[in-house]
Amino acid sequence: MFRMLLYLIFGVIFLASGLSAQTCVPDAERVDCHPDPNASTERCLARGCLHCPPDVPDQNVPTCYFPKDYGYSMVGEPVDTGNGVRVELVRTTTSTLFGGDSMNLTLEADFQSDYRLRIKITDGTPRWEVPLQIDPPTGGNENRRYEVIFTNVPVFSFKILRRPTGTTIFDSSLGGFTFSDQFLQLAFKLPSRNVYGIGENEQHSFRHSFDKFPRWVLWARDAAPSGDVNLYGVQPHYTVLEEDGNAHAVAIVNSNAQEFVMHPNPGIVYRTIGGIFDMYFFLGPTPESVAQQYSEAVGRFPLPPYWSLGFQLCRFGYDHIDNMRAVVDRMIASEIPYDVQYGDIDIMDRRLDFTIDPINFAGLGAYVQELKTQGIRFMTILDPGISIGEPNGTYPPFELGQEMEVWITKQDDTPAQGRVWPPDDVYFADFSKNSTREWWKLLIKKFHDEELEFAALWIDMNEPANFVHGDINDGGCVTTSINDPPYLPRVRGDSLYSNTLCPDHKDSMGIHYNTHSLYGWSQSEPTFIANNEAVGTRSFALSRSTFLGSGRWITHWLGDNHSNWDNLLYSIIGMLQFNLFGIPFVGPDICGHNNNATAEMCGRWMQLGAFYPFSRNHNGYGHIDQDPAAFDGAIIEISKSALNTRYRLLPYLYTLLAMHYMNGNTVARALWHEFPQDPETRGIDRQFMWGYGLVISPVIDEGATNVTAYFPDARFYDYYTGGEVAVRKGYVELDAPFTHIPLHIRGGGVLPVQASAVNTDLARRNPLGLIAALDDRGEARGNFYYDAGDSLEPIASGTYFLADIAVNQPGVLTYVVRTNGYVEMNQQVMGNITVMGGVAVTSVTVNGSPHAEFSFSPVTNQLDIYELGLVANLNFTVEWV
Ligand code: MIG
Repeated sequence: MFRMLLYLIFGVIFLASGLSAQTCVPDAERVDCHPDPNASTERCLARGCLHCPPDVPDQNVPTCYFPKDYGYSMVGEPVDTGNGVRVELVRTTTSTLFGGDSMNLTLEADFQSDYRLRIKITDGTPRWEVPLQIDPPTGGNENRRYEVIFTNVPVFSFKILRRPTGTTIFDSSLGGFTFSDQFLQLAFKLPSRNVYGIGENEQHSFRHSFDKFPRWVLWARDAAPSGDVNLYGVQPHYTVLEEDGNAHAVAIVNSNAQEFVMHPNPGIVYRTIGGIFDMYFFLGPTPESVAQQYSEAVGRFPLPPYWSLGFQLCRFGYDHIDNMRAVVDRMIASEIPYDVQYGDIDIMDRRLDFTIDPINFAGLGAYVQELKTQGIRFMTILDPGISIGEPNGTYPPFELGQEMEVWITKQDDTPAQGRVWPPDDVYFADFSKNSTREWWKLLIKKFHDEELEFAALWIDMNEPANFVHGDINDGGCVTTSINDPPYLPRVRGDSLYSNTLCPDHKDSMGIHYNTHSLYGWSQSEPTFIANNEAVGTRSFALSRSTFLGSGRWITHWLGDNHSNWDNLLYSIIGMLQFNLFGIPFVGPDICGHNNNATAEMCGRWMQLGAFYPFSRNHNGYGHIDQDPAAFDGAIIEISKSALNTRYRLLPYLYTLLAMHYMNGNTVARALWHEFPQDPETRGIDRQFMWGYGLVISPVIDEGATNVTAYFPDARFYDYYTGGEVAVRKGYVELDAPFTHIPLHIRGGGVLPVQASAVNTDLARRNPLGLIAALDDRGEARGNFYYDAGDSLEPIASGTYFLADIAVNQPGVLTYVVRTNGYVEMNQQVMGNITVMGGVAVTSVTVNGSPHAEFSFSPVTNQLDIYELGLVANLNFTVEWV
């Protein structure tokens, strides 16, 4: 109440000063009132908006902007709803941008928990709402980390304050609040410029730029990443690191074509052309707790099979099984660690789903079985467009699809028709329908059992992509306000149906105008389930298109990137973003998809690629070979050495993925996740971390042989030597000759490792180890998750192993088994322990008995204890003095 009064007073002062000075609104207070083309002063004024040149030219500052009193007013007092508050709004502005303004709105703030707040704004009419499953939070809402405040001056706006700091994390008073049938806008101020996320698009810095009002458009689209175009997935989700180091994230549950304009206030102007405003705020306060809270709500990525953490190799255009064999053979001969081989659409018979080219890929089924015996799994691809041109009785996917009525339809209920890879036109499967999901599972199982024993499937083209615009028979889409809406976010192709179906086409959820960007999302669960059922052991699915919550079923690669150096940096940014989006097992096409890779770039990219959670080299059609063995010895060496390091660290990576599933943590994360108080970390995107304990500082510039790396205020040790970094809270020039990627272990962490081998089947038979890196107090902590590697639902069924490892007092490491549900863990041997950052050691005991096999380096202070031979599922204690 007191606050409301304050706002009233400030509001009056603001109004008064606005009247006396006949000046324009400052640039950083303007919200664009003419975001559509063909702006003019007349059109601007007709919208009830103001027109004025900007303070600073050439910055994309809107010249037509909303008056401060544009929008709605609160009717009566906010109503306490028990678990939140409700306010009723009435529109007080008489002018309009695109017509169809809702006169009455209801805003509901739902206090879901201490850390989760939902704000929903509706207009009382039936409007599209995304059928997203949101799981309940844990705990109550008595100690809320937020407060919601409303004002009516000069017009309705709301704020969210963080408790207890008082930071305003969201403030809609930037203005221009609009809720009309096909144009909804909410412009809000943010507490800092440390803003991350909003996808999917190719961003050139992880921390957003606010220069010149960058506009990020979201509408699922098949397009090669290039700057600011809308791409495959839709992730209306951003994370903000507040100036004091607290963090929060916001997910906007909306699937319509939409855009985020980064506003220099700082703030965001959010526009969408359908649905409602439905926003979830996750208050953290730490960056990791924000990620945990978000993934708790939308679902977490299930642990993938252990083999999928190995290196994966693909290309579009082997074109013949002999070419594929030649690549596999040279990979095996090179001894580069390697677990997965793919076949792209060129293995298909005329690019028809669920077929194999009987001539060029004759014998593929047998070859895949042969590869399996060599420890190499096979993956292949499915597209959602099913050919309708095959002779009767020859193509069950189509015929069964007809019978089961699985297609996306037009307004007249006949199937929509498009064109993709097959020689004839296609229908598009409607995965939101139960019959389609059954059809899909049947086909996948049959294909696996009768044709090709794939270990997992990759789903592509699920934006859905279409080589023509709209329906091929209709020559596009009929002109309606659905197909050509009055306001079009700046989508690639200047049309909602550019290279996709018509917005008025239908699936079982609704019209594509609303559901388009959910297409890949709706295909994800059935594919994930079908993969597991068909394979019978743990599988996973890789999807190009994603939406909020896709991580519940699938993982993602970053699409058709380019073979150039800039793309190394962008790949790090994309990887970090998808970790924020709850899709942690992510990576780009290593060495790039489009264009030819050069040897040096591909070598450095293989090196960086060894540290993507999902590590796959994939190439586009017609480009020179870029599998690492295709190059000369130096590229083979760099790939081998980086991947051997990766393979050694796989128990750590696997533990991080398990921790994601159990607790929602990120796997690859930015330095600011671990050091949110350190302002220097906030702009760093050339380095990243795996979990708590490992910093990766790759070379991503042509010709470079060193890396300028930042080390926050903690102890860090060279992974290779154990030597401690001399600088804290500062930059260091690190040597990075061609075969070397700088890696550092953070003091305070314990990382489980296992000796590398050429594939994970073999590596899993090697001795395990631990790297304990001591912090300032001489302590370290970590855990170690392990299981059969390919068992179904190991975590839900408890058939896993988990140990807590700690150096809680100087010179004593304890290994305590927490969960002992993986029976074969007794076959695993803990062979060695490395301790970094200690003092000179003269004796070691294991479970109280002297142990002679150790060495201590007085140069690096690294202690190495060998030949431990400990059974890995029994507790033990190792001491040193
Ligand atoms: O129109 O399957 O992003 O990874 O190699 C291209 C062929 C279709 C696009 C995927 C790419 C894949 C390619 N696909």
